Amino acid sequence: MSKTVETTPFQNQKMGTAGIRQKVQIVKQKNYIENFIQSLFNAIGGVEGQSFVLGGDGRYLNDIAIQTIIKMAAANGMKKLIIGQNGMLSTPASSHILLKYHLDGGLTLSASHNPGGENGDFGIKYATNSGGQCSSAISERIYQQTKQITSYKIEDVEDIDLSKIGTQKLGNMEIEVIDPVKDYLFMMEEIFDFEAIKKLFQSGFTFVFDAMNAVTGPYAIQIFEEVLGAPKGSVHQAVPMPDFGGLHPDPNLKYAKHLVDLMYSDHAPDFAAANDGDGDRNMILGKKFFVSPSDSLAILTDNYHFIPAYKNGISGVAKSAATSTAVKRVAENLHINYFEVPTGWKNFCNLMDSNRITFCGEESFGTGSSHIREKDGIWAVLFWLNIIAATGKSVEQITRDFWKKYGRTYYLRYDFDGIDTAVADQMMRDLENNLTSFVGQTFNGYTVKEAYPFVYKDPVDGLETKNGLLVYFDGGARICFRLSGTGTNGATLRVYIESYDQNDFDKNSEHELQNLLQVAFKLAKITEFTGKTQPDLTT
Ligand code: G16
Repeated sequence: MSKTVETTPFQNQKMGTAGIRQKVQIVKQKNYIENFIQSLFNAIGGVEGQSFVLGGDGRYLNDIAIQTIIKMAAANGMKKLIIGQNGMLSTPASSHILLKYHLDGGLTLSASHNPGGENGDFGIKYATNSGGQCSSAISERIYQQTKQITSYKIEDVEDIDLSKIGTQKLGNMEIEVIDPVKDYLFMMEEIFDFEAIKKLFQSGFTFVFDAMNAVTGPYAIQIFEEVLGAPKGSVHQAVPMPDFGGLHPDPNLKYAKHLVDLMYSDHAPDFAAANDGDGDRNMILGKKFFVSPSDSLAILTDNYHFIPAYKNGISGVAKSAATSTAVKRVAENLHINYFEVPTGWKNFCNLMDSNRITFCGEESFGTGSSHIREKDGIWAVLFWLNIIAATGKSVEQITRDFWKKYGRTYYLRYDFDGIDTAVADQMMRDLENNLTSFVGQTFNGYTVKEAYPFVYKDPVDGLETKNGLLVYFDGGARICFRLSGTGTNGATLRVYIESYDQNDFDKNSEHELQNLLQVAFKLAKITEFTGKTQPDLTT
C-alpha cells in the first residue's frame, strides 16, 4: 500500500561536486533521505514509467537507504529498478548498467572516498540517462525542491530481499537483482587484452590490489584472481565493510600508507594499486615508485595504442584545470583534441558524448574513458597491466620513458581542511581581487606571467562555469587555488602546485615545490586567514 507522508524541509541538501554528501548523523535524521529522494523525483518531473539502476558502496546506511529508495520508487510509479546484489554496485559499474540497458537514471549510494561508519559520511550520486552525474542546473532544481518539500510517497511494505539474483515485483514495479560484477567484467574483456595480461601473471609477475575494505573487493577477486590468474591473495582488504574496517578509503599516499610502505619495502611486488570506497579512484605504484595521478593520465594517453579498444585512435583528452599540464604535451604531440574543464567528472560528459574526447582524468586519483561516464578505478589498473604486458617494462621504466620524451611535471596538491566557510570564501574573494596585481611581480624567484580565474565554456551546451584561480609563472610553474566541493566539515582549500623540468627527473617533489608552496601562502594570505602554517594533507 502506498502512503503519503507529511514532512518539513531541511536547509542543507545542496549537492556538491558529486552528489549530496553529509555526515551520517545528519542523514540519519527522520525523513532526511526521504525528503532528498522525493525532491529529486519532483525536480526531474516524476519517475512514472521510468527505469533506474540502484546500488552503493556498502557503507553504513547503504542497507537502510536502499530499502527506502525502493519503496519510494514504487510509490512514485517507477517501472523498473535494477539493483546490485545485496545493494552493492561500484560507481563505474552503475554507469555501465545505465548505458548498457538504456535506463532513465541511476542512484549510487556513496560518499566516495570519504570515511564510512556511524561517524563517517554518507552520500547519494544521481546520474541521468547519459550515464553521467547530473548537471549543476539539475542539482540546483533538486536543491530548490528540497527547500519546499511538504510530503513524500512511500510503499508501506516489508523490506525487499536483495540477497538473491532474480526478478521480483513490488506493486507494479519490477525489481531485478543482478550480479554486480558480470556485466562490468564483460566490458573490461572487450576493452583490454586479457590474454596478454594472463600471460604476464603466468610469467610470475607479482601484484597487489588493495580494495580498502570497500566495493571493489568482489570485482577485483573475480577479475584479477579468478579470470586473469593473479595468485590467490593478490587482492587485499577484499571484503566490503560498512565502516571500511576503520580505513579512510581514499587511495593516496596518506590514507593508503600501508600499501605505500609495502611498495617501498624489500617485499614489494612488481606492481600495486588501490581503489577508493565506490571504485572510481585509483592509485598506481611500482617497486619503490609512485605514479602521480596527473602523470598516470598522461602516460595512459601516450600509450593508448597498446589497448585493443583504442587501437584505431583516440579523439582527444581532457583534464580538470587543477590537474597538472603533463597531458597537454601528449595531446600536442599526438595531434588530438585537448580540453581543460572545471573539477567534477560531470564536466567531461558532454565532451565524451560528442566524441571530442576519449580519455579524461583528474589529479584526485581519477582516470577514465568514454566506455562509461564516470572515472573507473579497475579500468585504470587494467590499462597499466596491459601496457606492462605489451612492453615488458616496469611501472618505473614506463614512467621514466615518458619523462625522457616529454619532461617531468613535478606536482602536488596541498589541502587545508576544516576552515570556517565564511573565512574561506573571503580568502578566495580577496585573492581573486588581487590576481591582476601579481602579474610581473617576482616571488621567491618565480615571476608571475599570467593570473586569472578559470572560466570554462562548455562547447556543447554553451554553459559557463567558474572554478578556481590560476597563477602561471615564467618557466612553466603554476599554482591553482580552489575550494573543495566534496567535504563535509567546513571548507577545504586546495592548492595545486606544479613545476616543469626537461632534464632532472630525480628531484624530491616536496622539496622541489617548497618555494612555490611558500609563494601560495603569500599570495592567498593563508596563514592570516586560517591561522595555518602548513597544509593538513599533501597528495
Ligand atoms: C568527486 C568528483 C571529482 C572531483 C573530486 C574532488 O570525486 O567526481 O571530479 O575531482 O570529487 O572534488 P573536490 O575537489 O571538489 O572535493 P569522487 O571520487 O569524490 O566522487
